[in-house]
Amino acid sequence: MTTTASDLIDISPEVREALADRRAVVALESTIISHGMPHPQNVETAAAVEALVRAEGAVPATIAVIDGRIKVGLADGELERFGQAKDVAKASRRDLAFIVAAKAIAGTTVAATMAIAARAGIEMFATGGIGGVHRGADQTFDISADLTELGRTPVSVVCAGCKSILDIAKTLEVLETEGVPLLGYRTDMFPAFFSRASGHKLDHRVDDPEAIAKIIRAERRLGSAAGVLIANPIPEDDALPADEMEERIEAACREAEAEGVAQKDVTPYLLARINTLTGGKSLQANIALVKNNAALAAQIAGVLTRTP
Ligand code: PSU
Ligand code: MN
Repeated sequence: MTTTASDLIDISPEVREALADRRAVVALESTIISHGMPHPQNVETAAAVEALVRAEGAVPATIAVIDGRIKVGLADGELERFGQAKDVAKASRRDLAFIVAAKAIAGTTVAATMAIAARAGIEMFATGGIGGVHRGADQTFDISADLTELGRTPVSVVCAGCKSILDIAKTLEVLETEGVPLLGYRTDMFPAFFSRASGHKLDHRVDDPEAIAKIIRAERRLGSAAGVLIANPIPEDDALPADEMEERIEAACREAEAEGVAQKDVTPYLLARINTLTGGKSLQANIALVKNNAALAAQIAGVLTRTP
């Protein structure tokens, strides 16, 4: 893959040079900025995450769509403008073409960010939580396109598991169906975003970035185009009590149902409600875990540049 992937994509000079020199680059998503956190914490967090990636020796590439241009690497002014903008759409993979044609502004989900990162030649990506199978999916069929994207796009993703706004057991089943290698980083248990363990056991545990890089390389040598998913638990000091969160998550899910929230609005609605119901505590945890994931992704990206 070259860095001139598409004339719809603007790769920032810094990211372009890093890719050309085979230096470490970490992709970052932007739905978390537009739909996952309120302003100004969204912009502050995005900037802090970029700084952490740099501190670990990698170049951050925040991905978003602005005025119909797909941006890989945002300039300072662009990040602030994006984080403040009203009417920012939420773009999953299938929305990208529409958003580009409409010259619109959109945050990219994990699925869309992976698709763009792959086009740009970036192989590591850090996020907070991935989308998954929603509770009640047997009725609604609401399964995030993030899971299918992981099965078909060779960009590895560091996440803190997923929120229990989702049905975690079903999410893990779909990841298996999609052929997504799933690694617990220093854990035997899939993490539940705000808490370090979900009660769901993982098949594979790894304890250092070198081991993860070897597995990513092996996945490629096997001819697979799947993204490796690395589940990195929230740091101990930032974790929130699981039972307390469960109550609020259940309340938020009930409200969503009562208000008839559906389709792509479900996740942003639940994220915002949980922030409110926890009086900002969940936001602090969210910020901490995204930083933690960005640092690990940068470390893995660094090892990958030295791993044939
Ligand atoms: N879960 C979170 N925080 C987030 C998201 C999910 O805890 O910010 C965002 C991510 O961008 C993810 C998207 O890719 O929501 C999934 O949306 P959907 O469920 O509509 O596929
Ligand atoms: Mn959905």
